[in-house]
Amino acid sequence: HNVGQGLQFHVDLQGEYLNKAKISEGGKKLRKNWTSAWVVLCSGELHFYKESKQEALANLKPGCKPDGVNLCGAVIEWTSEKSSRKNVFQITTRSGDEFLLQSDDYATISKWHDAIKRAVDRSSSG
Ligand code: I3P
Repeated sequence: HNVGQGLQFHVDLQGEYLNKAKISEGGKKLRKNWTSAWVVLCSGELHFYKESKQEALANLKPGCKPDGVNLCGAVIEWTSEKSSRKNVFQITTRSGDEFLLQSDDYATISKWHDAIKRAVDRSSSG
């Protein structure tokens, strides 16, 4: 739409608050617990931060934190069955972890869905 869109897109993927629920770990179902998380997509990994935006950004400075979600071989899909919330998509990692990400704002969650899907495609094609 506008000239600033490319920059805005880049900046937003450096971090934004989304609603997150981890529903499985290693294929084992967990009790769902939605929390607000500061989400960062970096080098084919997804990082969740609980702390403030300032702290998250400070921690990021030297590079990416090592404990991110590895998106290589992950499956990304919209779901209307895993939650009563709107605008939910699921990330299933190769190791069998399942995450739901959600935002009430469709444009926001759609942007993250697309960016994460692109990261998966990149990491899976070598
Ligand atoms: C869950 C909580 C979640 C809800 C989940 C409930 O209850 O209400 O918000 O998920 O539904 O089980 P509790 O807090 O007692 O664990 P959604 O908001 O995504 O619908 P679910 O069991 O159908 O996943």
